Amino acid sequence: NILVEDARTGLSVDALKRAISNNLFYVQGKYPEIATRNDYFMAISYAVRDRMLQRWTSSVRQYISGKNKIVSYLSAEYLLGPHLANNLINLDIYSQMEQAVKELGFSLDWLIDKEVEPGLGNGGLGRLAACYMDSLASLEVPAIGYGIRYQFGIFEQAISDGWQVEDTDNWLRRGNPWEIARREISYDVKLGGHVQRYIDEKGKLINNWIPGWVVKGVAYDTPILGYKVNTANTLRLWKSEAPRTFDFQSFNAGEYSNAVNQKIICENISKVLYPNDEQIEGKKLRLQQQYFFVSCSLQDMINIHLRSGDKIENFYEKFVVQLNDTHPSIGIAEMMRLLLDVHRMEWDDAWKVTTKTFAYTNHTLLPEALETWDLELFASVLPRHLDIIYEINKRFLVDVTLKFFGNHQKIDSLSLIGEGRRKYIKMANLASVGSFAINGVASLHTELLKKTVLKDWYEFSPEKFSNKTNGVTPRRWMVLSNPQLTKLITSKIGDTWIKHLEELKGLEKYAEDPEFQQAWMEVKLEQKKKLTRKIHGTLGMIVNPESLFDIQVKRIHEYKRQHLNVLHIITLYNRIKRNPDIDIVPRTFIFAGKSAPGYRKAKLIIKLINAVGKVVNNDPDVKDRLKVVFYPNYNVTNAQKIYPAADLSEQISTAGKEASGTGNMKLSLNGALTVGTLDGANVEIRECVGEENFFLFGLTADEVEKTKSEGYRPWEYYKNNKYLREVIDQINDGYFSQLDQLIFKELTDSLLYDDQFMVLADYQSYVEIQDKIDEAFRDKSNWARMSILNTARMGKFSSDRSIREYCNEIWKVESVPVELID
Ligand code: 26R
Repeated sequence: NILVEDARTGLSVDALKRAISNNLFYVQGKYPEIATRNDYFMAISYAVRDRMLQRWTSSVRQYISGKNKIVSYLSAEYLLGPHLANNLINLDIYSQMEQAVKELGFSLDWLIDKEVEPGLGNGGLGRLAACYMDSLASLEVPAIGYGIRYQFGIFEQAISDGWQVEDTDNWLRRGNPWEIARREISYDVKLGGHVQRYIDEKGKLINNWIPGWVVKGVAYDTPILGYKVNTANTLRLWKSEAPRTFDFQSFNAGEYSNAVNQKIICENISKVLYPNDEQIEGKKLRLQQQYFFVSCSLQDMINIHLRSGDKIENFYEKFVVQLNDTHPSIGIAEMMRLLLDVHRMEWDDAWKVTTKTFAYTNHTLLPEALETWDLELFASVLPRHLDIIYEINKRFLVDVTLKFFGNHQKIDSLSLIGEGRRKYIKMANLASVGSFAINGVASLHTELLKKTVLKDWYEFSPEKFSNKTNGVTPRRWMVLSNPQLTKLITSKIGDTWIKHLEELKGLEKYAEDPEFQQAWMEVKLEQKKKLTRKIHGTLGMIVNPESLFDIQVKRIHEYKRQHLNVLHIITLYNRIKRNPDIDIVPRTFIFAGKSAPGYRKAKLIIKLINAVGKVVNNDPDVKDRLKVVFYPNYNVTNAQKIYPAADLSEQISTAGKEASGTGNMKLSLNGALTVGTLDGANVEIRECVGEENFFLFGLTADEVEKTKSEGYRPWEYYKNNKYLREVIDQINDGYFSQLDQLIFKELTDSLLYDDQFMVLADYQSYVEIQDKIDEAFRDKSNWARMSILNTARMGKFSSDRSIREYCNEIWKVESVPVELID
């Protein structure tokens, strides 16, 4: 019997204090007088990690030895956000740690703020992967997330003279206490070269891939702890290095600098995340990244499977592999290669294993975001996989011909190879043919998939298709980021809603209660004040926390239409200029989001927001009734501070373009009302919260298509609407750019003469709904009622619900409660 709690596992305040001091001394080699803030952050994090390790090792041991099936999530991106506070919450030791840190003379918040988040993703897709990892662990589902350990994540954004400037994200600079490098877990990955073909002595055709070069992938593991359970799953990210034997070969040849060069080329593969969420024009390195992490991951899974004594033929009974968009879809050809060339299986048996293993999630309908690879480029990186893809295609097109006899249009569209001026490989087609399930991420999105980009696939195999509406984790997006609202909710309905979000329904009966409404709006005001201080600290700007916080935060994209929001701001500004005493609700417009570095129009939208802000914020006639804020460097850390402060959530994409959206869910969950189009998950959010609690505007997806097919002429809208005309003219005349009439021309020309995203068509409808919002915000009690009902009715949008659906309907996996072993 031990009398004192162990310094590595004890959860009492005293044990935590001892653990921190211990870590500071024995891990950091520091003592209090010389320890920096980062040293303390590291010490606390190690103390927390120690408390996760028993759960982690127990989980891994149980999965590997057990009969259970493991979910393998393949994603090129994970946008995890900071770990410390999340792990404290999931371990259920937040308050003890707060006390322990306080007794050591610091504030926990101050140390939490020190963490540099791993920004290993662009936006929605990467963040979804992170929410799903949280839900998988919280639901006690055996799972491994596989991805790339980018040395540089998404760039840091600064704003200079209103323009976005990019800086590198050196997130590992001060060390990463959450990962464990597993040097012993590594795989070789071949690249380039050619395929040697011969008949062996048994008369069998052998394909021998002689690579041009080889890289090594080393595993870096991060534990992903579930909420108040023993389960701790693994996120395994691969770092690329030069293989062991490398240097020696070159040294012997006396080519030292060549060896160093090769080392750099190998390390290059996991060096940097591509910051594009739209288009990547034939970047060889990107294909190498995708193949690198997918090959390491599949070799690892096969290794785990075979080590447990099972046969390769049963692989799909041990693992189900989810493809997060097409980025890892080369896995289908790689699985075939491993089964055929390494494990010597016959084609039909290998194809059976492969197509029982993979499932594919599509995240976008934008044609320019559908991945293709130039065939010659592909062949230069993956010659053996090109053979395999040709063979898959040949066999598949036989079936297609039988089903759609003589229909060449169908054959062209389903073929894995596209033919234009050059041949190319269609990754969505590879993903579709090799998967047993295909899903979209919101109900509308899935329906549109079946009608448009995957129409012929739906006709060929309708049974593969289903919808899995996205969700977000209430742990990070409520408990962690909005503790005050969490406390208020829990005071009424207990705390089981954190695991069963539908229980928020219990709040409905307080929606009309004046006392509860007041408490609710006090929490909101408190969050707005906090953000106000943050804005002041970051930008030196003063905003009014009593004003309506109107928030649009997401990647900057034409289809997301931040510029429509700007047209409305200018419209309000013009009303004030015409009538300075006009009675309008004071508003603070908050924008945040990164643009892809090469996306000129998106960068111009950022400049426009800042240019309009500069004029509006400083015009004395406005009397501070309008403020425009561009909050720089939008990331998970900043999102956590912004969502809780929102009154109004802007979800104004062109109908039919946003696959789902997940920011819409986080904002509504935190009590914001939505102004939105019938796009993505907005449709389902509106159904849940009630149409009377949702500000709808704009064309529907069908109307967008119809308007376009009838010949959309945006210029007509400009000509016929004098307020719209005034706004566009002002931008063009240089009102917001010190009379520079050229700077925004690219943007206004595209609106007037092309307007792919129907900004002008939706302008009037948008302004009208915004006037209704102005009206509604004046009735404080009714606004509070609607806000409460929004939160109360968001239960469906927990990522726990999404993951349960994936488990039951696609993966066929069950929870495995973990027994702790010491
Ligand atoms: C091919 C490459 C350039 C690329 C294209 C697109 C790389 C990354 C992307 C990002 C896309 C796939 C993305 O993030 N999609 C978003 O996925 C979210 C999660 O499902 C949705 O909520 C969101 O609507 C969608 O835009």
